Amino acid sequence: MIVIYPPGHAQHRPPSEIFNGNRDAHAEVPSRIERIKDALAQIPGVEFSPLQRFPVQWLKALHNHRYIAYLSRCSTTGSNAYVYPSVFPYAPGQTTKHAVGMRGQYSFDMYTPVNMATYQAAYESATAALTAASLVRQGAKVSYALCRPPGHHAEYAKMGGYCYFGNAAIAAHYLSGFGRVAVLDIDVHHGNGTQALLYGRADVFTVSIHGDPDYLFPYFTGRAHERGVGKGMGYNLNIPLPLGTTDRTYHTALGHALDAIGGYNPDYLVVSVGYDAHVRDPIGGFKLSSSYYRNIAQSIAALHKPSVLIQEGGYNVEVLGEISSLFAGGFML
Ligand code: Q9C
Ligand code: ZN
Repeated sequence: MIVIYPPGHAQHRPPSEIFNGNRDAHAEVPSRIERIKDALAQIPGVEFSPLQRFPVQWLKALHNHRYIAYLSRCSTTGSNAYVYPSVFPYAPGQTTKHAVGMRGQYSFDMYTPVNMATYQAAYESATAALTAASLVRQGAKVSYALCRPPGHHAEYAKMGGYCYFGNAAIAAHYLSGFGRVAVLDIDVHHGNGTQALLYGRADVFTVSIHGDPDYLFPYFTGRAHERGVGKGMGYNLNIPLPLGTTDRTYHTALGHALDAIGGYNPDYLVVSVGYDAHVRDPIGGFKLSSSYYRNIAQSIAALHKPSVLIQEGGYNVEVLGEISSLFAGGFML
């Protein structure tokens, strides 16, 4: 397994997220990725490979160029202070040039602030995903991009859910130049961004298993009736599960997801790996055990598809080392 680590992530460290008018400690902390990196470094058969350079064109393929320019401009402010939206567009298509307005125009929540380090970190995170994809394209069986910030909530022109660029969708788009691609998202939250960025496409099959949006972020998407649009109709599969879901229930859903992916018969697999369905995750609400993450990995690896693993969520820093080594180890069995 080849692991890609984007060093710029450490400079992006939002102190807080705004929830219900309060400032809560931000869950998406740098130590998450450091713990995972340290755990993976202990596993025989894991090697680290440096970030390759990818031009901004790869971001523009899936994201609005004004959105990218906005984030890029934020990196030139010279301020380490994080900015948060206060006002969101109140009718479709509305835009503004006002600085406070733009924060809301390009965001869908108050959990995903921006400072001068965010663009570089998010760019490197997407680059890690692209590097991992290119290594698999060149013949590696499995690569693991330690993406931080995560990506699966980022939309065409909006940050949200701690995400800025759609790392998994960008990797899937890259690989779609070389064959059929399936994306499997096992983060506990619905990957609204991945879904939206690939919704009209039949050359990428998107599958997500997640907490029912009636009870869990991102609330507005992730329902089973969302199956794609136009040519992409039938190429998006959502499997929402209730809060409190255990290994047993999850395993049935995973079986359905993997059967569907097997039926699509992709040339490449992109896996959005979140560890926030773990029983000790502070925000997920699922009850998966650590050892079950080894089973998940083995079940996915049994598809025998060249696979790109993309880090998404997972917020209990105390257990991320254990879960990630079981997952990565399970993939290599
Ligand atoms: N009390 C990912 O897992 N919820 N994003 C905040 C506020 C936001 C999760 C809870 C969850 C975003 C990549
Ligand atoms: Zn998540």
